[in-house]
Amino acid sequence: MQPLRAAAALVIAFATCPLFAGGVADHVSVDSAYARAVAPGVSVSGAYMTISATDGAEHELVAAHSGVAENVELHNHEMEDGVMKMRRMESVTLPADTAVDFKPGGLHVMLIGLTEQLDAGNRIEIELEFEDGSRKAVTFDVK
Ligand SMILES: [Cu+2]
Repeated sequence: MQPLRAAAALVIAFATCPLFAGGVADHVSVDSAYARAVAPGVSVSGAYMTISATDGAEHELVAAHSGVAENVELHNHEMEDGVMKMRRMESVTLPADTAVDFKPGGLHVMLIGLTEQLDAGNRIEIELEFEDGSRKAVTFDVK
């Protein structure tokens, strides 16, 4: 009876451990993901979304990756001496049960050194990386 009980406990532990099923990435949802279309010759763009943790815990978005740009960074806008400036973020906290908006003039995913043209109607993929190293691939509509 003891070994069986231990095995059952182990199964429950794995089933409920958020790291087992693919990590934090499985407990984050993303809505309204889009990237800004840019004119030919423009090498930077921004991507926006609404992102939220769905497991009642706080998580961290630590990086973003994409094949459409040489560098992908997490940015925010801040007032500095009366001038709006962009600042690179080491990570973005996703509070429990609170959606975080990435939007023009605020948080954004910065695409630097575009390697392909972002035309309206296209779709691009950006991978979001979380504090445990897990990643979520998200499709962004270009518009
Ligand atoms: Cu930026």
